[in-house]
Amino acid sequence: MAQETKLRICPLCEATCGLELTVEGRRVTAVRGDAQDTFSEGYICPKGVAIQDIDSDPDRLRTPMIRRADGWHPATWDEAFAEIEKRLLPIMERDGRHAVGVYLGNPSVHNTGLAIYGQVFLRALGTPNVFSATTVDQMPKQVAVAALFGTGLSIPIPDLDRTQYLMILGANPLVSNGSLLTAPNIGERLKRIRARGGKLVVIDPRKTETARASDEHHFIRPGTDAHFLFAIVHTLFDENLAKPGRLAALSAGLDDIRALAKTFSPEAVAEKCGIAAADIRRLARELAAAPSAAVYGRIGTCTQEFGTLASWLPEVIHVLTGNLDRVGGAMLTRPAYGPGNTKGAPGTGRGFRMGRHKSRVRNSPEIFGELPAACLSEEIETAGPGQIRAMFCVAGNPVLSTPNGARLAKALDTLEFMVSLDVYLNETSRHAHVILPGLSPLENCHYDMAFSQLAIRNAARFSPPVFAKPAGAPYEWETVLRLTGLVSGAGAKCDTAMLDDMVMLNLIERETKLETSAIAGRDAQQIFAALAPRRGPERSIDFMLRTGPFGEGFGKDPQGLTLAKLEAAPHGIDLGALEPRLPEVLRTPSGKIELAPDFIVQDVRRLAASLGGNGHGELLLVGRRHLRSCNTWMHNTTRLVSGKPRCTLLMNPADAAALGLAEADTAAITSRAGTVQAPVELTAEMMPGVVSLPHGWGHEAPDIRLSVARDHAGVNSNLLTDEHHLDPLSGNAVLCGIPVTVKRAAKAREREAVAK
Ligand SMILES: Nc1nc2c(c(=O)[nH]1)N[C@H]1C(S)=C(S)[C@@H](COP(=O)(O)OP(=O)(O)OC[C@H]3O[C@@H](n4cnc5c(=O)[nH]c(N)nc54)[C@H](O)[C@@H]3O)O[C@H]1N2
Ligand SMILES: Nc1nc2c(c(=O)[nH]1)N[C@H]1C(S)=C(S)[C@@H](COP(=O)(O)OP(=O)(O)OC[C@H]3O[C@@H](n4cnc5c(=O)[nH]c(N)nc54)[C@H](O)[C@@H]3O)O[C@H]1N2
Ligand code: SF4
Ligand SMILES: [Mo]
Repeated sequence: MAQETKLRICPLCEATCGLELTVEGRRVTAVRGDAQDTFSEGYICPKGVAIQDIDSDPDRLRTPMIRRADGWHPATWDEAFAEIEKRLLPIMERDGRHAVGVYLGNPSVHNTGLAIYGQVFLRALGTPNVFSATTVDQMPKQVAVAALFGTGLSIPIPDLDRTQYLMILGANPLVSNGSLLTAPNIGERLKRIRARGGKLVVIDPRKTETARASDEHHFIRPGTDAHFLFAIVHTLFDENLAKPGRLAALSAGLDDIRALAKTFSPEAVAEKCGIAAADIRRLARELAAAPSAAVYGRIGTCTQEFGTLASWLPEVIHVLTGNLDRVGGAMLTRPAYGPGNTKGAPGTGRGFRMGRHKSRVRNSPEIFGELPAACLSEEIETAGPGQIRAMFCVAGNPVLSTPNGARLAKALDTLEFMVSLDVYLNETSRHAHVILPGLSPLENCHYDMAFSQLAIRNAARFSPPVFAKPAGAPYEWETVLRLTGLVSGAGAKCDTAMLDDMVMLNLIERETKLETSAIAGRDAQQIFAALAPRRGPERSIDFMLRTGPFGEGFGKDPQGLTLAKLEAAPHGIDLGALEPRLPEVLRTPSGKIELAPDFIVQDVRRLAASLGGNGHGELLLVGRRHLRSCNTWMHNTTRLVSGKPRCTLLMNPADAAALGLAEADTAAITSRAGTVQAPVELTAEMMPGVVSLPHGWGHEAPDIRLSVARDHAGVNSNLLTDEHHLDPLSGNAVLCGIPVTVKRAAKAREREAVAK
């Protein structure tokens, strides 16, 4: 069969590498990095290669599945929708919209159709019970930047290719390939910082792959980054190193910061953090003296007790050292698709509001329209008005990825009805009554909206589908529209094409009403007609690009961007290095950077109160990632799970010796929430007192359809994380620094004997 070359942006992590696929008919025969990709320049990692395994995986669902008393049955699309209509609508009629909960998982952001139409479905459903992977991930960062700059995705990005000093806390980009920092081939970019005479510092309780490639690494006691960062702020004031320059006039609250920092001298926090005061002072001086610098925190600083404070302080440091919005510092991307911080009046806006409603049981405030994932179980279990009785789980596996997965699994089984939109029958979708499968990633088009706005360059790239979808299978966005119609009362057989037109017209009408839009005051029908014959996500993307900051504005700037132009440039269009965006990017009511928002200032008291005491002698559990994993769902490819077992408990030899544990012994790890067993791996790369177990494993349920993953089951580390333990400002789950006790469950040799 003839070979063809096809291009596709990899949707598997945030680096968004351009892939070059060799295909023969419907089969992929090779995957490489696209050397001509204007953004990723040929970089690829093992997961990108494994995209072919997902495409061809016989376990990947190709038809809807319905669960009956005697187990799972394949069904037609009409049968599946009829089942949903029959079982869901009576619940909604009886109990109202509150009774339906939704959980959106991580791939719902990486899948363009889901990213656009998921929001349409949520609006139609109108339930306050919306949960997502955001609150087991980056919510603290979004809360912090929304308060500071006015919108939740105005996240300053380290200007990697030009910075002279980078401090990384709680991130391991050599393995994760970067997060809230879209930068393909990040390992090489970090190397170049050092090669040009800059410095890389890593703060992490594990001497990670990234730490090993740095100039300087410090262990930090989990959960104490805010203390450490405050001590840097303290030193900047104390030693007269705070020089915000032009940022002073753009910021409100600088004096409050100075006052707040008084408590947190390096000497006061050193023991708490496990980092010497002299080192903290020196690092502060280095940050102040560097020609340009950025401080970057990620999972380790977000998923912890003081997540919002630890996500806010890097921005405070960026302001105090003049590095915010400066070349080589932390800068804001200008995304071509035109998100909130490019719309409306530049420099001011409505700002950030939260708590418009609260969760019923724990009274946790809504943020960006969602509630903490850690509250999901109790909202299902607790009887009374507003109880969740039915669930939609969209591209998520919360049984493995949210705290106390065992409790959630039990709670899901008490639902009257559950629908999973998923490509696998896995640990979460096994609890559903109906599974609606998405397509192979190679059957979808792709424009990375989320990650193009977190990228180290302004860039726009589009991939059409590599393969035609199977006859009869809907695109996932069509499935979501059909559900939208169904919950809006239009029936299970509603006209999704008409719904799609309505959605588009609404979007156009809203845009024509914005004074600053390129199409302000234009006739919506005329714009709609100009988008023909496109439909679905392609039409939305074309519209967004044309009305975005580089767009052609429907005739306004013929040189500007359209989807057609992107289609004609299959390796993408580079729109240049990041440029300063202050004050234009701000959307705060004051038109200033709100450096000391009230609710954050209040929480500093909690931080100060935590200065005494250092736990009760337990070990603290953190997570880790591996280059050949992707959260919970890529363990079903032999290419990625081969080699020695990876779901092990890393432990410092001194801690192990004190507990009588040896290499390869089975450890029983116990927290407030539960107990799991895992083999011990001794390594001095762990900070004494800290142990590490990766998340995303635990594929042992008998009825999952993951034939490869089941043979490499591992254990679910989220049986140990505690659903009661949140960062109160963001509702984000605490997944790092979990107090645990570790005991020997079996000796290495006994374990081998059992295995035989
Ligand atoms: N202890 C601990 N827990 C963690 C973390 C941690 O570091 N430690 N990390 C957290 C983070 S950062 C995240 S993002 C979350 C992730 O949490 P989740 O989003 O809940 O988990 P994923 O593993 O990403 O699950 C993705 C699901 O989507 C399905 N899927 C994949 N592609 C598609 C598609 O195109 N369409 C549909 N419909 N489904 C698809 C997969 O089969 C899988 O079931 O986990 C969090 N949990
Ligand atoms: N290969 C691979 N790549 C991925 C993923 C994957 O599962 N596998 N998942 C993707 C997703 S959804 C995300 S969100 C990103 C995450 O991207 P990263 O944040 O880079 O991912 P992690 O490897 O979890 O890094 C977290 C680090 O925080 C450290 N840490 C734990 N607690 C603390 C603490 O209290 N303080 C400090 N300073 N450090 C702490 C841990 O030791 C670990 O090294 O990765 C993405 N990329
Ligand atoms: S780094 Fe991420 S985007 Fe690039 S190939 Fe690997 S999984 Fe795909
Ligand atoms: Mo994530």
